[in-house]
Amino acid sequence: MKTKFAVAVAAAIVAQSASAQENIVNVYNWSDYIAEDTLEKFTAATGIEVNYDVYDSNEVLEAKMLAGSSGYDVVVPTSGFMQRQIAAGVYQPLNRDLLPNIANMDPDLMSSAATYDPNNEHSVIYMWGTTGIGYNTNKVAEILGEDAPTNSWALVFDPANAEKLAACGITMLDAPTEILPAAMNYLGLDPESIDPADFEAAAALVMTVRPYIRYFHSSQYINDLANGEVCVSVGWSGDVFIAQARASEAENGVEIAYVIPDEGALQWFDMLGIPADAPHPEAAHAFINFIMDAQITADITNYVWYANGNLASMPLVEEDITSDPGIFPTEAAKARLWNTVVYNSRQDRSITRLWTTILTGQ
Ligand code: N2P
Repeated sequence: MKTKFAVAVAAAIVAQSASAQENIVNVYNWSDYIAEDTLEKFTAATGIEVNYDVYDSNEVLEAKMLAGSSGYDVVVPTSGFMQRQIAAGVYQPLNRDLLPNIANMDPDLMSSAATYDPNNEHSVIYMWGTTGIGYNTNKVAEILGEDAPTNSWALVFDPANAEKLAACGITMLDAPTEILPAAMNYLGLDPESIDPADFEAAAALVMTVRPYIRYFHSSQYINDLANGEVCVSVGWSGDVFIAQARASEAENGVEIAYVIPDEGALQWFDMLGIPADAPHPEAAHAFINFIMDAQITADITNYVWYANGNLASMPLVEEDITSDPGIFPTEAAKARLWNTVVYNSRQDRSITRLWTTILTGQ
């Protein structure tokens, strides 16, 4: 009798600690990529606490994922990176029984995302956007005149323009697989090319403007654009709009615009996935399901200015956002967007080598 009781108590303790363990979810997401109240709403709705860390680079996330035992339950790689991480066994298949809100997702966008993750087996879309140019409208007009080529990659890749803009500050993302294809596009090469000769040509172009670039960094530019510290940033759509909003809140006279250059731009999808060795897979599913709630996703889009993959959220997204061609590109602009490329390890090494040369400026 006594023994039986002890076993029952022990079992209860084990069950309790298992559920306590599930009361945590460790989320690793891009910086400036969630609404202010999303996490507290999730905890209020589910009782699950969130440990939330941020990054601003696919390379940083990928290194952690490939090393394994990251401790993260939910991560948000960009689709092309995710494809090769899936091939490396990094992600677990999603359990759709735990994701009823998947019915809210846009079938067309999910089928585009399925190019990288067949049948969307391991991932759902978090947000999507483009990699274009953010600029300070007044400073650029002051320096380059009213017909500054603000609709073109020439603004940053033509050394004559870059040299003039250097004093007010040009920045680029520290994202080789986004900057080099943009340079290829400007050179008239296929931005989705995997030919190392094209990577070389792109890197050579970036080197011609390298002396005029203040820094390569993927999150610092938001505040620097907003406070007028820099005037042109090759950056991510929503992040530039966040800079615009911060400037207008500060009433500092800085006006920021975002443009998808006429030559075209990269369109990317950031995907929610669960690492194969996630310590709390049930809590991870609960988190992803919560994000796919129409109102929750709409709140995020309304706060971070990125388009999402959630059709049911669209009526709840502010009109300012749905009508902005920098966030929801026009049909004409869409035709000139390119996709993230999945590079093999040889191509990846060549890109990394060229990028190191660019970063060090030698
Ligand atoms: C969020 C940046 C995410 C876009 N600040 C990169 N895919």
